[in-house]
Amino acid sequence: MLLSIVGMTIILGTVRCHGSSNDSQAVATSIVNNNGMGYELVQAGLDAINFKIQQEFMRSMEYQQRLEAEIEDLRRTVLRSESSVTRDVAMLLNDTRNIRRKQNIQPTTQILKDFVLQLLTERPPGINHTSSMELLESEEFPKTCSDVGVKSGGVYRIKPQSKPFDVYCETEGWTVIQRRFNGSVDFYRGWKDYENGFGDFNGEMWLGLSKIYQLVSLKPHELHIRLMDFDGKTVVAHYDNFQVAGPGDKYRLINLGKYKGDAGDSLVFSNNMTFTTLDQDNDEWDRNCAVEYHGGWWFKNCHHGNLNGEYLLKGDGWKGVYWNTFRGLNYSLKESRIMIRARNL
Ligand SMILES: [Ca+2]
Repeated sequence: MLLSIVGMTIILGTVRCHGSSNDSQAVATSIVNNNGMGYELVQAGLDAINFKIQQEFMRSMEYQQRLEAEIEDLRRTVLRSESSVTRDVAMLLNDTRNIRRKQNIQPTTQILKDFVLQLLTERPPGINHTSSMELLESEEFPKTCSDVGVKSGGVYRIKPQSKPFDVYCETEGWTVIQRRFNGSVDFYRGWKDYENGFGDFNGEMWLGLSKIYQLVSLKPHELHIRLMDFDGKTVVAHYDNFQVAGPGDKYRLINLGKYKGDAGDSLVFSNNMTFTTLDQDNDEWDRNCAVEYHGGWWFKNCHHGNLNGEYLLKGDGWKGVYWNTFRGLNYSLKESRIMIRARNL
């Protein structure tokens, strides 16, 4: 009703605006005096307008409801997306953690190589040794410690010939072939041990005649012996050539080159001698020098130096770690280190 009155006022106002003052007054008078017909027309018009407004109002209400529904749908979609993103991020973080965990336990190439080498050494049943060995032999390694180029001592894998093996490399390309310093390793052993090597790279050790032969038959080598007595005095014996024969000639010491140093030359006595152990008597004595002096060496009719003898505390040097030209017959040394290196020709 209120809308109707307002609508009529607007129409009256409109009529007044578009005509002159006299015309408007005449129209108004005509409406009022038209026996109610004019009023009914106006009322009908107002009703029509009112109906129209109500229709528009209903449409706008429906439109608003549709908008609200759409907004609600959008809100739910966003919430679902947020949940999905959160879940994806959580999964991503979890995957990252798993990758890191796997990286931590990922075996290094060196560990895998060690594992293959161990398999080959232990020879368990069911393993194709030939193909595994071929795989390992196809790997590239430095040929000698000189090729490794280390700045401090450590264990490295080298391959002078067809089969790789580990050695302790000292600085400047030296390969340690023997080390004594505390008596923790027994050196009174048989042929196979002296051929294959024994001990611990970080402790006392003998590299093995087979490996020494592989190195010195690859290229000419020099020999360096460093000795220490229990007073802490250190001396060296250096030979500018060192060569041994193969297993067929019992690893004979076939070349020592020129000696220099302050230890004295107690090895020349063994030059051209084959190697003897407690179970392989290749010496020139009618008995076995290795059994008599408790260590494998290039014995003649025994020795002037036996650095693989028993680890004794000074006394009874004949059976001890002995070097005649340093501390004489009856002194077992505190330390011995024998090293070889490829010569620079
Ligand atoms: Ca003999």
